Amino acid sequence: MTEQLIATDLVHEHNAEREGNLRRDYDHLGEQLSRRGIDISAILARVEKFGVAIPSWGVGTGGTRFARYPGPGEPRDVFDKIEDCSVIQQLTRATPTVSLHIPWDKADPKRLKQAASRFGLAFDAINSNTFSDAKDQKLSYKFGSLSHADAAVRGQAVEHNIECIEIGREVGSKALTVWIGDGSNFPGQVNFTRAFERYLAAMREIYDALPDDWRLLTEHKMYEPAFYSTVVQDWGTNYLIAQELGEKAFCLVDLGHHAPNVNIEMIVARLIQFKKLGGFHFNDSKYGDDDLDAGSIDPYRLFLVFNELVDAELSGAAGFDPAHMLDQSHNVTDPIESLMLSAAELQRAYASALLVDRAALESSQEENDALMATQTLKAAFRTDVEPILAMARLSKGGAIDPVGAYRKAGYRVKVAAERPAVASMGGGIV
Ligand code: LRH
Ligand code: MN
Ligand code: MN
Repeated sequence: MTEQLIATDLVHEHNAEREGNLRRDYDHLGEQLSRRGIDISAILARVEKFGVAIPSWGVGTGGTRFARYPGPGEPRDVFDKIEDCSVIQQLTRATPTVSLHIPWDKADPKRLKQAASRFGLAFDAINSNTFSDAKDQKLSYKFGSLSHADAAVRGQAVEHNIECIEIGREVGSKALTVWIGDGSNFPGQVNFTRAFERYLAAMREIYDALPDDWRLLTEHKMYEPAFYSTVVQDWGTNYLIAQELGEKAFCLVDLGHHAPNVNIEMIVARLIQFKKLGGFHFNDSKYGDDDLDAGSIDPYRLFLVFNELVDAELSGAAGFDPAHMLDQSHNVTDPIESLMLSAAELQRAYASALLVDRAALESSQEENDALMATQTLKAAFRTDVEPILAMARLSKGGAIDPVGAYRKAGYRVKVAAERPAVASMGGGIV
């Protein structure tokens, strides 16, 4: 029996008050969709299977370069983080896994595994961290890690990644995500080619330590913390890395890591076509790596990304199996609430993309009917799929209204009494 931290009676009661209306809304939507030749239960079945990993660092309050305003009842350690993740999963039933970050979440792997299985959770990709110096670390990453000019620093960064693989192995992860902050702040500070050569050589060592059934996910980011040049700056460089390393290496797309007007959905399509799309860090942004809640600024773009994913899924694209992870920083909201809603935003984008009339879209494309093609996408995007999402939650034992149930349960108040405020924790300024 998996444990639930929110009283199940409370969730049932909360649902009971809403179930009648939900069923009416669901039936009405089902009738509308059937007129369009869509079977609502087939969409529901796919949404029920959809899952996204919660980043362990996301359940703590984030911060900016300027300040961090801690929230009440913040997790004190990885075990509190796992408890918070379990609440998100209990109410949404869309977040069965947790993505750990080492060394922020370093603990006895056996205890980590036990803590997760207590709630029926598992671990997704494990993230290494060579973009900040850990306590008692011998050599500093101030001037880079895997691309550092000094072989000893590179060696230390490689060792750290290998340690992450070891921890990941013990807790049941099947992927390592590597994001580095390496780059430069001034023209001339580093030699672009030599830095990338050093990075590739170091990554080869990590790749060689990867178990056969694992994937290595590399994450590109245009800028920050380096403000002039970044070693893994865009999807082109990321693709080169995956190609150079081999068949277990894939690109990870963090939505916030691009310039504001970049066509991310097209990057996604290219990576799918060349079998190198490894996964996502979902979030939203207005200006840069804002780490805002998924779908909060530009839900249409999120839909367009999912449109590419659904196209690949339905056409059976070879080797297509991207990892879904959130990567958000919550400065002004309760992280649990933000993460629950973000998981639902992904399901919404997914369900809407499943509604696209692909035959009509293709024939509009063949006939160069730009207007009808784009209206075909809009028709799917405009359809309110909320009853499908709520029904998926209900049928899997979650909450029809996760934020409402969460607030009613008073979880935050309860943990605030148990968890004294901490000055800082992993995941503050990312
Ligand atoms: C870097 C990043 C990367 C890190 C996370 C904490 O900006 O997106 O994924 O691991 O933030
Ligand atoms: Mn990220
Ligand atoms: Mn980021």
